[in-house]
Amino acid sequence: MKVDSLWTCLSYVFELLSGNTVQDQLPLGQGHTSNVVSHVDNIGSEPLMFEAPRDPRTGEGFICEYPRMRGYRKCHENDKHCWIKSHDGRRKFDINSDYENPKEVPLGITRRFELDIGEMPLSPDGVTMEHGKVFNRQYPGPWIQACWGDTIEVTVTNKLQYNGTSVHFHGIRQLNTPHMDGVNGITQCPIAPGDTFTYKFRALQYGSSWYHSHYSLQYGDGMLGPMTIYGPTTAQYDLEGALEPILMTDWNHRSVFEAKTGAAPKMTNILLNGNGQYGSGPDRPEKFNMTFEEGKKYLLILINTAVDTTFIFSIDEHLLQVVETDFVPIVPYYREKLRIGIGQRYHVIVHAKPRNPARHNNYWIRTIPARQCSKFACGPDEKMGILRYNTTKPDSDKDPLSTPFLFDIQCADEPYEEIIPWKKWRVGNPANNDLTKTEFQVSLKNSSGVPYVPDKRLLRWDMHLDPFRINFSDPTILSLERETWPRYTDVVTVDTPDDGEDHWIWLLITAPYGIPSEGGERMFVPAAHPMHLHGHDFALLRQSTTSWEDDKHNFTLDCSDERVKCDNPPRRDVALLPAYGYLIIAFKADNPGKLPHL
Ligand SMILES: [Cu+2]
Repeated sequence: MKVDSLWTCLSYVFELLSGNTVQDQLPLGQGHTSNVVSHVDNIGSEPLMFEAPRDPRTGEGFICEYPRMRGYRKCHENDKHCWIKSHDGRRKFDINSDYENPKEVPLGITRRFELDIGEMPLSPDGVTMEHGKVFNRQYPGPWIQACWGDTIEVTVTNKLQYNGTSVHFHGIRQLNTPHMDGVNGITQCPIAPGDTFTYKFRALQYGSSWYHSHYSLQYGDGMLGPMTIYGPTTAQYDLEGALEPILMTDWNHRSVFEAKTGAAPKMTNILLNGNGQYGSGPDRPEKFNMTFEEGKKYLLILINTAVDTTFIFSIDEHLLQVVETDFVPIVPYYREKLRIGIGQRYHVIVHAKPRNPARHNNYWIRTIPARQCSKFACGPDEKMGILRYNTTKPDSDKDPLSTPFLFDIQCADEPYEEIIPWKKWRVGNPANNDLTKTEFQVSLKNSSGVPYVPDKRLLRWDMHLDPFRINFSDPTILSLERETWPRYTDVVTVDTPDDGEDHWIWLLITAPYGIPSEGGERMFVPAAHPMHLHGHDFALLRQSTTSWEDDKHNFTLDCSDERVKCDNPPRRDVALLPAYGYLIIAFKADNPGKLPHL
């Protein structure tokens, strides 16, 4: 049987969990949950419950519950590689489990969350922005927490006055639930003002991410929040050392919807967890800060939620041990600074032991905008946070006197060779052998006749041939069986045999420069750009700063070309397309209905 494996819409959704172990959770931001499981059948061994890392805001541990995992227990504190194991130790759910295979993921519980979307003025840095759009009247939105294998159910109510919305859970695989991806125009109609929509999906992966509005640029006005799925880790840290996620973003004192057409507006400030400083007025908030206990190892969750900025993150005098890139556990490596592109996440472990102790023993947390991957009206403060030690020294509450590591701030991803996924992938040759015909050139197109502003000419990003256009009333997912597609939908159809083997779809994404195209309507710009694939982790077979125009003449687009890494290449769900360069990515054609975007 031939299966159109990219675009077949599965007509069923499987439910792994029955309703009788459901834990009802209070709306987020309205108090701590009781963490009580109702109606659990207590015959046999006790239901498995244990404390995940502590929530520093409540001081209480987040409770993981596996009432259906009879005969299992939590792995030992000193073995963070392992999550739970059978009493005889023969069966384990650990960092070696293939989290892409639902059979190798533990059966958790269902956790329910409620998110109300509303408008309110925000002043995260002392300057009021009138048109904030937020989840549950807070910015950033509430922290969605769950445990590996749980089912997450999020009921979203749109209380905005004017616009529709949809909520995307970034990086979540959405296996067999493509209609829960939250991309309006593709996987659903927008949620109209006054309407409610419930997202439900299984957390097969573990790690951290963010959820955000996928309606136009609403997330730039505040509609985003962090999400953590607790699971094993590839290096040791102390349980009590876990901290709340650190969200870094650029910020504008005007709504993103006030931006005039034309060039992207310059950003006005940086925020760390919704907290920044601007000017010197009395409303200026305290800097973001965290307190370490000497000698402990802390797990930090870093998430870039920016609109237009790649950040270089560092903590003076402290090395960062990187253990997870996006939702992919990796072989740990050490860095003085981390380059974090938009939408990328890292789990890092920090040893509370400064290399050279600074006076007063406190240290700057720096978020430096990467050169040429950021645009600010005037240079923002890069010293955005403070790491303190819980000492009683008289000067411990002063501003740090620490000095930064010396490093470059060029716009790039983390070093390609450092990112080694723990669970290995061996990528096969492309199932789509017409790769060059579907070269995805990223460019700007000078477009007219755009809906709502037909008399204006707009510069719009495009991939392949045209800016992507969606019809809110007719999401793509409803018509996947069609034979022909409009040019601007950029649909690539691949036939793969339904033989139980892995089939790899390769994509060539290029950033050419200076090549006249389409009568001068398309412009190739010398800027790096983050590329993101929904519903799959992708293998980064090659990330090149040289031009495809130079390389293509003697390039074989399969694993035989030594410039392509098929043997356990880096993988994640966001990668930076270098200016003038190109990416070759591959993903398994095992999750119908998904596509990349930028
Ligand atoms: Cu996403």
